[in-house]
Amino acid sequence: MTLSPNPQPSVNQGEAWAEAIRGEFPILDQQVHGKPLVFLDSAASSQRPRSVIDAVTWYEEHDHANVHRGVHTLSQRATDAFEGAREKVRNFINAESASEIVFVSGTTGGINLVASSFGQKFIAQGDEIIISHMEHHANIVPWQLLRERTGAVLRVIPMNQAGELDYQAYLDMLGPRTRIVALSHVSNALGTINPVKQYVAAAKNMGIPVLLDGAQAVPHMPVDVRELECDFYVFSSHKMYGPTGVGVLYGRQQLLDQLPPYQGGGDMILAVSFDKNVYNELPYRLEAGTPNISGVVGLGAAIDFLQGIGMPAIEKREQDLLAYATTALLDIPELRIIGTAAHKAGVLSFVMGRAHPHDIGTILDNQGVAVRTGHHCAMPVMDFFKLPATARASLGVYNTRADIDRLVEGLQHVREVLG
Ligand code: 7TS
Repeated sequence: MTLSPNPQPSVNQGEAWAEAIRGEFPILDQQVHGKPLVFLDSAASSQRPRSVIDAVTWYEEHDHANVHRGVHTLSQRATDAFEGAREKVRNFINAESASEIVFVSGTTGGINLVASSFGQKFIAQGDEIIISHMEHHANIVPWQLLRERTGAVLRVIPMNQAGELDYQAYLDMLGPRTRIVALSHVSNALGTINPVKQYVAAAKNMGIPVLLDGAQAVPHMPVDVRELECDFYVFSSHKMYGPTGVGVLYGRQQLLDQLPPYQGGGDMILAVSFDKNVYNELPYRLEAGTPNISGVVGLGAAIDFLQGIGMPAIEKREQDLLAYATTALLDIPELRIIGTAAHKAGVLSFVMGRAHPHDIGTILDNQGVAVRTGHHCAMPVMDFFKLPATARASLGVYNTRADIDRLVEGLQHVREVLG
């Protein structure tokens, strides 16, 4: 099969390097309101390179059939493509075994699975669940639902004005009733990179499992689940240049083995009678029904794409661009960056004088610059900073300094319009 090759830009991570990567993304080659598109909303959803689009198209045009259940050629090809992608995910996050990789609908789907299954087995009235003040709603609401069902207690690690968590407060919170810690690796609203290895180590010392929400980490830095020593790690394909509707729940085998099934249906059983069922082995026991096969194939191609460039190179490049963008934004009068942690990923949340973030977003859009505005599904973060919303520019592998210059020009225009 012939697919478009992964980009192999020169090792220099300068502007030409980024331009070459940008060239792999067909959607970016368009005008919005008569201006060349600048896409600065990758934290919400990133775009897809040609290699991902081609892999999905190839699969749809040549290989599609249901997986794990056919002796015929197409079903075998589909199964090979699907399981091949599982192995790519395993390798990408350095899991020990492919049976620790459960395909889910996304980060939200993965956290709900753990809250439901782990919760059913291990959490009872008065037990404690620790999350943090900077979580996305996807890592708050499933635990609140569990709290409603069980009478468990939700404890929240506080943060400071820079958007950094209070480690001592966390240590004080860990106790004999703590059943799980669920923490974001990188905050989507603030960009904070939490020192999660340290947080995991403290919990592990007390035998407490840790779930990490890696939605905003996996596309931007190398992630090694064995090095982190976390028990669960979740992320979404569509934020890492793959298709929507699919994501990954990594779980340490020993723990996954103990989880009761989440949903019932085909593929998760070996034998069914009206009296008794025999469940399938991992990971299939946690993957009921026909999965998002083409999405998984696309995710595999997205991993090829990322590894073709190299995660360390991506991390370095995005850190350089973040520094450039931070300096440029701070030059704009009345602009205040929300989220000033010492360690940040490529997320720039900001407010500007009295301008409403939605007006900022609309004026920028008129100039072809896409940013997200609102509460970013992190309302407790907005409450903490006493803000209804922020504007947020978030970086991807295709962004250039020229994109940041366009953002700055756009914001100068916002000042002229809104005064
Ligand atoms: N966790 C984090 C840290 C996120 O940033 C998001 C999505 C999710 C969970 C949920 O991911 P999903 O793929 O299951 O929806 N974050 C954003 C965002 O920042 N803007 O739009 C979606």
